[in-house]
Amino acid sequence: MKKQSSKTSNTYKPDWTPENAGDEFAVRVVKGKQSQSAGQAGSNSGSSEVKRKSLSVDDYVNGVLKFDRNILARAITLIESNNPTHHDMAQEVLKKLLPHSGKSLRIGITGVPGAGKSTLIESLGMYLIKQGHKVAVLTVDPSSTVTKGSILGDKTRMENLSKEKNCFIRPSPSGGTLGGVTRKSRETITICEAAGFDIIIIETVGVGQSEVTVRSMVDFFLLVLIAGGGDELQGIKRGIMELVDAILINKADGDNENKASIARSDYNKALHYLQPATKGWNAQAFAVSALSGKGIPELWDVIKKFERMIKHSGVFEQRRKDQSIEWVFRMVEDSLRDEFYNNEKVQKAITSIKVDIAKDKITPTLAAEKLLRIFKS
Ligand SMILES: Nc1nc2c(ncn2[C@@H]2O[C@H](COP(=O)(O)OP(=O)(O)O)[C@@H](O)[C@H]2O)c(=O)[nH]1
Ligand SMILES: [Mg+2]
Repeated sequence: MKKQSSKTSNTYKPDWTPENAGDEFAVRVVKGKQSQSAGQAGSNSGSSEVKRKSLSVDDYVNGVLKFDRNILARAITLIESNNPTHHDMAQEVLKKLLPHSGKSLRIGITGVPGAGKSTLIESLGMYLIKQGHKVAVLTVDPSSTVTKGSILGDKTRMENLSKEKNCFIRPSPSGGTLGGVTRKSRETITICEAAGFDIIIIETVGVGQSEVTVRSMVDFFLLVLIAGGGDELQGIKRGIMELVDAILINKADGDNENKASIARSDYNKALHYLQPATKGWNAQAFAVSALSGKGIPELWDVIKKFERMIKHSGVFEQRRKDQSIEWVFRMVEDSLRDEFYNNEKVQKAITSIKVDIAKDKITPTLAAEKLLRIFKS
């Protein structure tokens, strides 16, 4: 069958076009761009069919600095792109925006699914917007490729917030490892700060490593819990409590109010014995209702007090510096690991070394040394 004589190379005929049809069939499907994020929040998806004017580095930079939300969304899409050709441009945009970033308070929120994180962000976010703040909400969810539905769930939980001009909600970039998601989220923070958002809220699901990762990008870290039936302290790992600056017992409303207040004092006792996550700050537990908004102004007072304290003591600045340096070495480690495992000689050697190890022909130490020698050769 003869291929269509299409003038533009990136269009093709839809499946249902009759076989011998000529140009009278005007409909052409434009191939979608690959490895771009779903283009959620902020981008008006209706315009995606129209071929958009490509932007220069300065277009991106100026657009972001002017708080052009459309360009902001596109700048984030650019840095989220896995396409190597976008990489250099993204880094140039970031470099130019970097001097304009850093001036926000970064708040991390973790907790099991259903604890009420998104509802809390809606409540707190609306409260902050009314006070004149600009709020950006990002999610770090390395599992988001599997649970795409949760994005929709979150958007409906943050219904009012998502309509606000001074709010920007960006779901987790899809695809890749926690390391990849983290890099993109960190760079997205830079862009949002340069645009003028003074509060950045990062929501993460309480699974595995993601809390540790989010802790390493934020100033204030909050754990959202719900009062369970008695043995509250069982479900959560002590390790997470050592990372947080406050615990919220959410859903302290209706019949739950009493239980929440008991849980609150239990957690306060437990926190008392832990090393503070932030030098000079004693983490405490609070009971709130994200749904009704009860306790939200008080939560904000606590966060403001925290901010004053860490800015005064120098912990704020020191932590930001430490976090940037840690980020550099994390990326170096990730890249070295990738290079090692993608090396063909190493890959071949790994196969035979696994056999030798199983047969006790080589010690693990010598096996590791051998692999590294092969890698470096
Ligand atoms: N009664 C009550 N329900 C809440 C509260 N906060 C959240 N919820 C409900 O809990 C469910 C999960 O909330 P969501 O914010 O999506 O939790 P997330 O998974 O932690 O983001 C939803 O049905 C919310 O309406 C609260 O303060 N009180
Ligand atoms: Mg949520």
